[in-house]
This record gives sequence, C-alpha cells and structure tokens, in this order.
Amino acid sequence: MTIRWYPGHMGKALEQIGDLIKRVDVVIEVLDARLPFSSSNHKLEELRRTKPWIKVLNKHDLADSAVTKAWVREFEKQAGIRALPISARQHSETKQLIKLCQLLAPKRGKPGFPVRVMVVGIPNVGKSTLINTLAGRSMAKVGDKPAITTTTQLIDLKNGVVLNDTPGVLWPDMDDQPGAYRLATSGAIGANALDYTTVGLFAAEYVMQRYPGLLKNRYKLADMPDNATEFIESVGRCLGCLKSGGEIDLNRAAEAFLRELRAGKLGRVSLEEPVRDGADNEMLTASGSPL
Ligand SMILES: Nc1nc2c(ncn2[C@@H]2O[C@H](COP(=O)(O)OP(=O)(O)OP(=O)(O)O)[C@@H](O)[C@H]2O)c(=O)[nH]1
Ligand SMILES: [Mg+2]
Repeated sequence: MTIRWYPGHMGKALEQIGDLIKRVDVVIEVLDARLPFSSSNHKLEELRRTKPWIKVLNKHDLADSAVTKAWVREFEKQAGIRALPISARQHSETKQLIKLCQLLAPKRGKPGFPVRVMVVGIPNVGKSTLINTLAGRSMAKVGDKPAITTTTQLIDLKNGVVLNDTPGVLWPDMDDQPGAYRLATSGAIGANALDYTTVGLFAAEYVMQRYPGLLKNRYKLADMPDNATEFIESVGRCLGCLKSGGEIDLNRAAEAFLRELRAGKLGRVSLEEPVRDGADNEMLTASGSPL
C-alpha cells in the first residue's frame, strides 16, 4: 500500500511559511527524535538559506538515547545547524531553547525588537506543545493526532521573544515509502490515509529485529514469533483483540500495537539510525527499513 497524505491546508501553510521566514530571525524545526531523518521536511530545508536554524529532536523521552546522540552528532556536522534533543512537555528542557535563540539573534531581544522565532515541522511532532511549555500556559491547541494546527498563530512570550506556531506540513510526493511508513508508525500521517495492518506489520518487523527484548517483556512472550504476522497475532491475544467467533482481529491488534509503540508503552524505541553514504558522497540518510 502506497502512503500519501497532503491535506489542502498544507500547500497554503507552506506558502505562508515561505513568506514568514523572511521576517523571522531564527527557525526552530521540530523533528521526531524517533525518526529525525524521515521527519525532516525537504520543502522546509529548501527555504533555509542562511537563516539560523535549530533542529529540535522532540519526544526524546520516547526514543533510544544512544541513537538520538548519534543523530545530534550527525546534524551538527552540517553548517549553520544546531541540534537539541528535548521533551517539549518539560519546561526545564525547553528553556535552553530561548537562550539559544537569543544567542543566534544578538541584535534583537531589545524593547520593541523581539527575537522573532518561527516553529515549523511535520504534523504531530509537538510544535504547539513546545510553544505552550515556553509560554507557561495553554496558548496553542494540542492533540494526539496530526493536523491539529491548521493556521499560523503569533505568541508573545513577553520576555523579548515572539513565536509563530505553524501547521505541520508534509510534501505531496512521498517517494521515500519506507520513510512514509516510519512517519505513519510515529503518528504523523492521518488515520484515513493508512492501513493499520500494513503499517503495524512494517513496524513490528523493525522492532522485532532491533528491540526484541522490549517486545518479549511487554507481551509476555517466551520466544519471539517467526514473523511479523504471528507477532501481531500474539499482541492480539495478549490485548484481547478478538472477533466475535474468538478469532484474532489482526487489524485491531495492529492498531493497538501502533498505539502502544507511539505512546512509549514498550520502552524507548528509535525507528531509524543515521548512515553516511560513502566518503565522496557525504549524504545523510537513515537505515532501519524492513521494506
Ligand atoms: N511523549 C511525548 N509526547 C509529546 C511530546 N511533545 C508533544 N507530545 C504529544 O504529541 C502530540 C502532538 O502534539 P502537538 O503539539 O499537537 O503537535 P504539533 O506538531 O503541533 O501537531 P500539528 O499541529 O498537527 O502539526 C500530543 O499528544 C502531545 O501531548 C514529548 O516531548 N513527548
Ligand atoms: Mg500544532
């Protein structure tokens, strides 16, 4: 099944971001720490030029810390990029971002000349959550599904910094299908654009290879099942996802598995690791796809 999801408001939002970027001092691009490569939007990268740019690896509480460290090292090799793993709900972790924005825009932050910051990223990565934590109160709508924010919103932190919340944007041509499947696994793709069984099997295959201990522990498995379908069946048995005749409901079991994985119920899981393509072609890519 090919995954593509590009609701109408996203094209308009990207245009608005393109206009706004000329009038901001710093951009905070929020990535999902579990999939920092696949959650980077190349359409936003194209707007970057020389603008100070912070890549925030959010939801690091859900990701494998060793893998997150490797991603930070890789991103910081790129000129003009600062990378910071955070958990957007934790004020103590987010406040360092304000200091970094002030550092990157030394001529601003004076009365009447606030540091103008735009927060961008794909859907459901925690942009609005980050803004609310920085503001110390609920200013932007937050939700556990993609495309909660559909228009831009300006928030004055009253400390010399103003923030622009923007809608999550994807790209129309999802040519990198393993990447699209990782996005779907993380919860960045609308439920109407995916099939839980296919995405659940994809995710299961990766987690079975990379984090078998977490699965055995969570679903009380003596041995790892032979394949992803059998594993999802075990999840269905464990969580009681049954049809009326007692047969396992694979789709419900896959959905339940994805819900648990997204919420961190299995433990800390990263869905991809950084890879550099050869010495001459230093392109940053990601491994981690069973597709
Ligand atoms: N575990 C965890 N969950 C988080 C974190 N940050 C945000 N979330 C959750 O992620 C979900 C999405 O958060 P939002 O702030 O609405 O995401 P967004 O990027 O603004 O999404 P759109 O407006 O749809 O583009 C919510 O359920 C948040 O509670 C984090 O650091 N850790
Ligand atoms: Mg939002």
